[in-house]
Amino acid sequence: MTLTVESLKTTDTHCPYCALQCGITLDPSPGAEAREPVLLSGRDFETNRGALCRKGYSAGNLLNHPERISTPLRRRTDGGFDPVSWEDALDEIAQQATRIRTQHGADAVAVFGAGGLTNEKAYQLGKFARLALGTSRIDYNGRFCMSSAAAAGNRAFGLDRGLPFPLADLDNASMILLLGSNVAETMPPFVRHLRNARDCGGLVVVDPRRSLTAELCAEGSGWHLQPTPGTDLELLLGLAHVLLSENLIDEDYLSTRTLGLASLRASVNPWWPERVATITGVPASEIRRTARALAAAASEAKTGGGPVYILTGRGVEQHANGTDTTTAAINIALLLGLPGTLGGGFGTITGQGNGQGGREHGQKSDQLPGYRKITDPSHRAHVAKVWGIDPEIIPGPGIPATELLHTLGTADGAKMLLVHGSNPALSSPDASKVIAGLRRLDFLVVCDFFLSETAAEADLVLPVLQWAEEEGTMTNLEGRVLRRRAALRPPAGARSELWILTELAKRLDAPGSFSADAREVFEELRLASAGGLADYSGIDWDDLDQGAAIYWPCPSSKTLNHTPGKRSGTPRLFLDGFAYPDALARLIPLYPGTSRPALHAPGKLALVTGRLLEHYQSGTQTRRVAELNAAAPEARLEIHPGTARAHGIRDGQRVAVRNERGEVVARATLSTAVRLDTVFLPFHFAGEQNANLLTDSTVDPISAMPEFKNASVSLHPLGDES
Ligand SMILES: Nc1nc2c(c(=O)[nH]1)N[C@H]1C(S)=C(S)[C@@H](COP(=O)(O)OP(=O)(O)OC[C@H]3O[C@@H](n4cnc5c(=O)[nH]c(N)nc54)[C@H](O)[C@@H]3O)O[C@H]1N2
Ligand SMILES: Nc1nc2c(c(=O)[nH]1)N[C@H]1C(S)=C(S)[C@@H](COP(=O)(O)OP(=O)(O)OC[C@H]3O[C@@H](n4cnc5c(=O)[nH]c(N)nc54)[C@H](O)[C@@H]3O)O[C@H]1N2
Ligand code: SF4
Ligand SMILES: [Mo]
Repeated sequence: MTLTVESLKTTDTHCPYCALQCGITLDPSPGAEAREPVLLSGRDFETNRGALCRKGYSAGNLLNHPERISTPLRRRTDGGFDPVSWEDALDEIAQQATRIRTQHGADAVAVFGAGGLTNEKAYQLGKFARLALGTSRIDYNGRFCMSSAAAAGNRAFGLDRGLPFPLADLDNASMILLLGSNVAETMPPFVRHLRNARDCGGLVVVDPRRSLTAELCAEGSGWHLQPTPGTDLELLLGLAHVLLSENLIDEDYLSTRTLGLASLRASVNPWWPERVATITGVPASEIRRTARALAAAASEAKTGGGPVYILTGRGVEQHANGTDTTTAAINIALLLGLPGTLGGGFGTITGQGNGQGGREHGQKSDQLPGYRKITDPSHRAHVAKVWGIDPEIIPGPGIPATELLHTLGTADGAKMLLVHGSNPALSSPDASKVIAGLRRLDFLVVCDFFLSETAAEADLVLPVLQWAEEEGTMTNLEGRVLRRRAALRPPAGARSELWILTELAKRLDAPGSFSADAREVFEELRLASAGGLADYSGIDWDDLDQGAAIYWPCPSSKTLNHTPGKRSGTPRLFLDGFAYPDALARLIPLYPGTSRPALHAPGKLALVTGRLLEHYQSGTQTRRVAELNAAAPEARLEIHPGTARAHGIRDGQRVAVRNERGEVVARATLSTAVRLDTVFLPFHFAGEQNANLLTDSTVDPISAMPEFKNASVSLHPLGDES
């Protein structure tokens, strides 16, 4: 099939991929002969300053891609697909939803959303699930991404925003402690914001692998701590022990701005550095050195030195104790007196393009727009009023992602699923269970622009718009709201998800109103979020259009009688106090025994999964970009040469990686960057290379985040012929 995507005019927008949301300019392509419809270039924007990574540069390649879906597809009994009209496709979805709801109850229809959707799509999807389907069963892939960070931020600060300060604040930092984040591969332009700390000798990276980011910490630039996977909580308790026992804490700050020091002190007592060293493998001297350096830098920051930051990524969060570990990192920042001051702070690095906004507007099973709680009667009443419905109609809380996906098609599980912006057949833990569930469903609908591994299982696939064809807003890792703009006319057969949801709501006789117009939905989102924690009510679409830097919360009172272009919302949170009624942050005592990830049996290795520079997430998009696929065509198992020798594995040899859940086959790459007890696999690949066939679906008891980063596996070298 040939698609022609027509380019309209020069347009400033943002990258479709990660939360850095690098500024991009799209120009009409110079000639009809050009393979791509647009010229894409990096724009001077605060997060990227003109730079883009390889994924961003090549994002235009997907707009006119030959494999792009250009018509709704209906599955045949032989597994192939036939094109169907939009009318027939939408009618069938409405009929199936009605039938399944009548037969099995409203919760038999479930919805799975994503942190890549615009704010408007995320908002309307949550509303659609609750009002048009009447189901409580909606959750989203952000559960696999930001849920531990969100839970930790909420309990410590009373509010969760990835970075509670603009990214550019890092530019003057004298010291940055970066835990479980590999920004050099996952957000390359981020690295320029680490430069000053590095030049000051203050970049400290905590990662069981010597990642590209850890390599920035050459002697003189900082140092790299390389703990056993899943032991960051103990490591952080060790740092807290040094700060408290050597009295390196900010007493004034702790007494005026926090609660809980006494119980924290008691909980940290058993974690002296020598004991922590035996668990984490990080020498006691390195633990002391890190704690003392942080305290010295924090104290200088208060007398004119550069600020000090503690940042976390998925490496510490994607564990069955991810909430506690992230909380332990916040405890360190609080002991040093950093959050809510200009002397530094704590932040988590959001992942997906709209990983921040996507978690605020009602895709989460327990949440309503504006970070409201679905269980709180006053929150329900506010949203019901904006929706023009009786609060009674809004269902209660649903179930989180792993449970939702692992119960598909079972007696208690959903019988029908609608997927928007995710590829859970590849990206969810213990994925063979999810694939089996998808196949058990009565009816699966997937909205995508490519036939992802999940879409390939669907009864109906609906082709949707790509980033450069749609209007909307996104909220980046700083909590800054941005405009995504349409530069191109979409291909004839594709439709916007806002339109799809509006058409389905009509067919399902949904109460309330739905709109296909992004600005109209944004105006309603403003009202629905008003007074909530993530308050967008003062944000003006026209101001965003002019490029104003606006950070939530931005209540309408904040911007009345504003000067256009000057509204800023709240770039820096917590300067006047934390989000608890008493304005105090909470120090939380932590007890690792109760939430520690399982230790590995003798002979087993820890499998860490994560990302490569070239590929994005489940790879649906980047595996289709020739240049990226050529650079990283397959999953490679990173293994230490010593471990390889012990297993009789040569560089480049095919290896079966196994555990009780499944098997992955990948070629070995020998590298001293991984520990002897650890192997690494990226999760961007399909079929026998799907790393999630091995991951453990044990979830964090608070956030429901699965243990993506620490599965037990054994290795079996294979002959090259198979
Ligand atoms: N190229 C690329 N960029 C991306 C994405 C992508 O798929 N590809 N995805 C985007 C999204 S959604 C996200 S969430 C971000 C994620 O961005 P990151 O958090 O930077 O990515 P990961 O590779 O998942 O994990 C980071 C590091 O954690 C380490 N790690 C693993 N286990 C542990 C542990 O127990 N302790 C510690 N301290 N570290 C550990 C890994 O070795 C890895 O180097 O990236 C975003 N950017
Ligand atoms: N083992 C392991 N597993 C992981 C992780 C890990 O570190 N290790 N990380 C987890 C994390 S942090 C994340 S965020 C998830 C991400 O994993 P997924 O949720 O699978 O995310 P993507 O691969 O980005 O899937 C997006 C899909 O939606 C399509 N798409 C893109 N934009 C849109 C849109 O606007 N609308 C619609 N309808 N479709 C769209 C794309 O073509 C693609 O098929 O993976 C998680 N899984
Ligand atoms: S760093 Fe992220 S936002 Fe920037 S170009 Fe790369 S993928 Fe896009
Ligand atoms: Mo993510």
